[in-house]
Amino acid sequence: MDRTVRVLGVPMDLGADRRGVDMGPSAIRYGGLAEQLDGLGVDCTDGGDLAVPRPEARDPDADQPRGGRAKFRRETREVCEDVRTAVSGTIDDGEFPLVLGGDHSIAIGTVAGAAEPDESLGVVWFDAHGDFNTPQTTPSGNIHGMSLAAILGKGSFADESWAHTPAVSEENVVLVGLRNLDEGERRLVRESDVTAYSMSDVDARSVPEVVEEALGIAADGTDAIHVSLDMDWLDPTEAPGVGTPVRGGVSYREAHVAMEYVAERHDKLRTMELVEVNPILDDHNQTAELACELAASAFGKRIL
Ligand code: HAR
Ligand code: MN
Ligand code: MN
Ligand code: MN
Repeated sequence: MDRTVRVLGVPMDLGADRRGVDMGPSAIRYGGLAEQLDGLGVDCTDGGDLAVPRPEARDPDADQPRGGRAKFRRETREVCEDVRTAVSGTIDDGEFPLVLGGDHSIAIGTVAGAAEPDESLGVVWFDAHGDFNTPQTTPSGNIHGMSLAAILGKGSFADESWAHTPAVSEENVVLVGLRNLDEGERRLVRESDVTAYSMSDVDARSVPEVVEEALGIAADGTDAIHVSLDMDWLDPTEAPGVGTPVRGGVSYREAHVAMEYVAERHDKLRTMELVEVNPILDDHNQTAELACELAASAFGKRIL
């Protein structure tokens, strides 16, 4: 990585049911992020944490879309607008934004900040989940299960300019590692033009093959790519500190090799985020430490 990395913490937990993910940015810093990047010779500055309202102080249903539910919609919009400003400001300053969550709803802001209006942005979404629910299909009302659908303007998100990012087209969006979809979102994924690799696809092929293809699709004809790494992409034996673990995820080495492929695309990589680390559920901060290691692989760390 030839650019200075600017770390932006977003202690967001309004998009998920389980508290604790708001401590993710602290846990990742404590897990040695700056040291990892330093060891690589990558310059790193810390932009601090953005302010996020406490859920107890707000009514989740104060502002709801017609015919659907999206808890803390107003607050999520406000936080994502701040994320967008911080990310686009970092890019304007010539630095590389590394966003630390927080729950996955923050991706709406990261992607909005990464997307220049007259450019196109590809997205690779490493996740056990599709995050493809709309306010109309969601079983939970939790926006972290809707963030990719929001970015693509699905359902009532089509009318929400803070969420829908037209610079991202479905043809350049790739989901990798899916193993838990709700019925409604499954239909939406299948009917869309996104490319989705389930864990079955990963099993039948291999992580290097699937990830290389995924990055190629995201990069094909686009000006830049964004990588969104939900730590529940990994198997819970490696990453227990996440709010919604799902068995059957990728292994420690597979995750590293995937990030090594990301590093190969660093000319095109504009933004990256690490989300869903929940230190309350973690085992001695191992999930946060792993997130730091994976960031190092994504920024060019090699064994030999
Ligand atoms: N699909 C479920 C919902 O919409 C839960 C998915 C959210 N969990 C995540 N996202 N960690 O990746 O409520
Ligand atoms: Mn997710
Ligand atoms: Mn997930
Ligand atoms: Mn669109």
